Amino acid sequence: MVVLSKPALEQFSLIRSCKATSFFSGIPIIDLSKPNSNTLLVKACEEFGFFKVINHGVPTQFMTRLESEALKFFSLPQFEKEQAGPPDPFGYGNKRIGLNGDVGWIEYLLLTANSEFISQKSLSIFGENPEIFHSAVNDYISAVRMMACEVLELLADGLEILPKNVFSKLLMDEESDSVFRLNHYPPCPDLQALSGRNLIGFGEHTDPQIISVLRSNSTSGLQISLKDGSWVSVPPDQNSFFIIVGDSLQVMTNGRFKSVRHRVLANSLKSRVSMIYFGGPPLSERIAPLASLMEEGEESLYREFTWCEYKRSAYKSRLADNRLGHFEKM
Ligand code: GA4
Repeated sequence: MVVLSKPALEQFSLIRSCKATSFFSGIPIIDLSKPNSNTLLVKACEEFGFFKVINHGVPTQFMTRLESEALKFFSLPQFEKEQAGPPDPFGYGNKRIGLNGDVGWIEYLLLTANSEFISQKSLSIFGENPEIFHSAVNDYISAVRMMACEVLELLADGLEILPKNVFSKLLMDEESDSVFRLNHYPPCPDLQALSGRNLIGFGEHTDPQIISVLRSNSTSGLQISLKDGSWVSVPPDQNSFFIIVGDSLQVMTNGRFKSVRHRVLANSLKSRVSMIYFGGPPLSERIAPLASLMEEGEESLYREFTWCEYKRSAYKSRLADNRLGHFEKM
C-alpha cells in the first residue's frame, strides 16, 4: 500500500503580511430588491468582477443548517473523512488542491451540483447522517442556483441584451456542469511564530466557470486582487453572498467583465468555513462572446472553445496560472 505523506508547513506558500487585518471598504454591495440593481451589477462586474449581494432571498436557515452539517463532517476523525476521498473529481480533499502540486491550509469536500447524481461514493461523502447532510446540500444549492440565475438575468438586463436568460439558461440546463465546494480552513496556531507572514489557505486563482456564489462564516481570509494588482481583504459577512465573475463570463462578454483573482489566507485563531456554488455550462457548450454584445467591427479576443476543452485545459494547470491566456488570440 502506498502511504502519501502530508505536506509539512514549510511546503506551504508563505506571503509577506499585506495589512490583512485592514478591510477594504470599496466592495460593491448590491441590494437585489432595488430597481437599479441591474446597472449596479454591470458596473461591479466591469470594475471588480466581484461584489456582495444583500436581500438575496436565500433563507438564512439553509445557510446555517449547511454550515453546521459541514462542521459536523469536518469534525469526524481523519480516517473517516478520508473514506470520502480522494476528490477525483468529487470527494474529500486535504491540503492538496487539484492534481498539479498546489497545496493549501485547507480541507474540503467537492460535490457535483447536479442533485440527481448520487453515486455510492457520494453517499459515503455525506458522513454519518447521509440523508440530513444530503438534503441540507440540496436545499442550499437549489436556492443559491435560483439566486445566481436572478443575478445573471439582471446582468443581461443591465447589458440590454436578449433573451434575458442568455446566461442563466446555462446554469438551469439539466446538463449544466456545476460544482459545489465546502471548505474548512482550520486555525493554524503556528502562524503566530511566522511573524509578519501569512499562510496560504487557498492560493490565488480565477474561477473557470461562469459565476461563483460564495458564503462564509464570520472568519476573515478572503482577498481579491484589484485592477492595479494589489490585494485587499474582504470583510466577511455570514448573512450575504459574494459573487465572483468566472473566466467563462469574461469570454462571453469579450473581456468587458473581468474574472477576479482571489485567494484565502489562513487564520491563526478561528476556523473558516465557506461554501461555494460554481455555476458552469454544459460540457458541449461553445464559450464565445455574445454577438449581441459586440460593437460593429469588434473581434473576439479569444479562440473558439467548448467548456469541455476549457475545463480539460484548466485541470492540467496550476492554481495561479493564467488559464485564459492559452485561449487568447495573439
Ligand atoms: C478553481 C475553482 C473551483 O474551486 C474548482 C477548482 C479545481 C479543484 O479544486 O480541483 C481546480 C481550480 C478550480 C482551477 C484549476 C485546477 C482545477 C484546481 C486546479 C489546480 C473546483 C474548479 O472548477 O477550478
